[in-house]
Amino acid sequence: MSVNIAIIGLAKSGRTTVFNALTKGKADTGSYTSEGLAPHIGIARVPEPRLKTLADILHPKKVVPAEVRYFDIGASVKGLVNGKAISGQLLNQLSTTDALINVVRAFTDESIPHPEGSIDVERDVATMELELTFSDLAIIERRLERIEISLKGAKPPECQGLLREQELLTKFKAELEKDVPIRELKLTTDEARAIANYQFLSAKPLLIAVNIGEEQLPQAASLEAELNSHYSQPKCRIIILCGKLEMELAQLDDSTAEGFRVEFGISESGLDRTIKTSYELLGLVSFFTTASEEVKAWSIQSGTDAHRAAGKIHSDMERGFIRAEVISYNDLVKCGNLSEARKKGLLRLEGKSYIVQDGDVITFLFNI
Ligand SMILES: Nc1nc2c(ncn2[C@@H]2O[C@H](COP(=O)(O)OP(=O)(O)OP(=O)(O)O)[C@@H](O)[C@H]2O)c(=O)[nH]1
Ligand SMILES: [Mg+2]
Repeated sequence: MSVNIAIIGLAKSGRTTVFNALTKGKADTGSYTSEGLAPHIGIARVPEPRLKTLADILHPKKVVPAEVRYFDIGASVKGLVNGKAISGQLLNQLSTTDALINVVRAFTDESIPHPEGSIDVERDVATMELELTFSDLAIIERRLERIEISLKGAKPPECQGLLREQELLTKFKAELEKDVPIRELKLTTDEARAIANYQFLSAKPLLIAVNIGEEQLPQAASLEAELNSHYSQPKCRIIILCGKLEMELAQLDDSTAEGFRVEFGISESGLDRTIKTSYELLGLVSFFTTASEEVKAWSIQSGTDAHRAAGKIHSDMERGFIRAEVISYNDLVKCGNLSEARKKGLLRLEGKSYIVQDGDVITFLFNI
């Protein structure tokens, strides 16, 4: 299962352009991605320089990077809440993603009218926050009404659960009405678990991607520093990128693109930075497997145990889990090959509850 990230934003902010840049895609930009259309879906490889080093050591037949799936939803969140049949489906799709990227327009172009009539990054960030909280409020209100009805006929044990849910949702409602997104609330583990099923949009990690024009590139770094200090909230990050240029560079081969980047003074591709920042935002780490002559990178939530990490690869591996044979990337690189590492006793046998570390190279032993 790959990581899923939805691209949202106001109309004409450059969502489809950024989507193309991230996925090296060629979806139609400029023409309105209207609400009735299916979202664009694209896959991007997670940049992972350690894969190359591992391939040099292990000589696999195949190297398989981890993947991120991006959705260009097209419709505005507000449109979704107002509810047409297709909207419910899109809202569902949004709800199941792991994080949101809000593309905010900073580029100026007279020929492309901004829906609000002017360029204003802070206003547009706030507008999108409102749409997210509005969507969550609608869900909460509907649920609270239903709880009210259920409570009338409920037996005591059932009542308790409903009352607890009612209390929690009422608390969220009060915060959302003060324009505080759920991601900013400090939740207990129990509370977080209780609301996980709702998949509230304002609870999702949010990456704000400010889409600048080429002519603004010289100011990009100072703008990023300024906005960063302004938006440094929990589960929220901001990056500046030039969507149009990144989209054009994404169509070139890597070394040609790199040449242009140097020329434009862009130190790292917007694609790489977006993925890296999303990973930090989501608390993801990488581990590697080397079975069947394939070196593969996987992404998991930091703090995941070996048992669940195995399940990420295959449910059979989780069910039949026996042990994990683990070596850290650094140890393997230091030894130069696996047999040397084995001789030095650096290959460890770990059980189900071992917490997988970033860079672990793992062979899962299991029976089915
Ligand atoms: N000048 C300039 N134009 C840009 C930039 N980024 C996007 N555009 C243009 O803005 C228009 C809208 O871009 P899209 O990527 O289609 O934006 P969107 O948010 O997907 O728009 P809709 O889905 O139509 O609402 C296109 O004509 C793009 O070429 C940029 O950085 N500079
Ligand atoms: Mg679009």
